[in-house]
Amino acid sequence: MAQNGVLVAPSIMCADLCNLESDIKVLESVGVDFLHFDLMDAHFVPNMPIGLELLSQLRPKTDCPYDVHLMVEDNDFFVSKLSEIGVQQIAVHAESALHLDRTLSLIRDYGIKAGLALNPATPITAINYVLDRIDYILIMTVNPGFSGQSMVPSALQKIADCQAFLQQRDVYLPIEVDGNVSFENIPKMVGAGANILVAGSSSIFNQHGSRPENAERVREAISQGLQIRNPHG
Ligand code: S6P
Ligand code: MG
Repeated sequence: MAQNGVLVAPSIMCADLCNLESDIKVLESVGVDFLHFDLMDAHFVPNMPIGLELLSQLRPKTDCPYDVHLMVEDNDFFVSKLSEIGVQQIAVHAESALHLDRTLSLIRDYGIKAGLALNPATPITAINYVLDRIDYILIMTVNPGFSGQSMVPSALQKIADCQAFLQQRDVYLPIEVDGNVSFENIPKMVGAGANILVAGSSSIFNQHGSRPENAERVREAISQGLQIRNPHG
């Protein structure tokens, strides 16, 4: 689904978990760019929708890259387990990692892309001293833990601030956005600088459309966002 560097990562906790293999085949057929897996431990966030074993059993069934979002306290344990499964990128929360610099290095040592995830209230400056340790930034546009929430009011400004922060430092890093990445919000998010869209119940898994219909609406919303980002392009 990639359009001008904007990629789509369906959030698997919103998929049909009783028929996951076939649902993933449908997602592959519409050309999604990643599968986004939310790993939670019921401590850092009060939920636990999917676990390591699911990722492991699915791994031989799809070639789609795994985009893992850790919402756990013991990050290094999960990073080590994920390296055995074979994942392409892992984001850790700045708020959960006691030794963030070390954990980000550990991810890269395994040959996996390292992302820094920020809760809505965490300032962009959390990136400052790990800028050379990360391959992307994950901006939470809802509070982590659950699907089906509304975007926090500060989210669009934060995406734009993050984009400006990177430009001032002459650094290019993809900005992933996660939470209520809806048909309505996608144009504004992409317009503000988002490059990886975590698509959940408010877009690709929307109950009112089929996956292919929803994917088409996501594509259109991205096009609108690119138009906002670059009106003369
Ligand atoms: C939430 C998690 C997300 C959600 C996704 C749901 O903690 O990190 O990845 O699964 O945001 O999407 P939606 O459209 O239901 O908000
Ligand atoms: Mg997520």
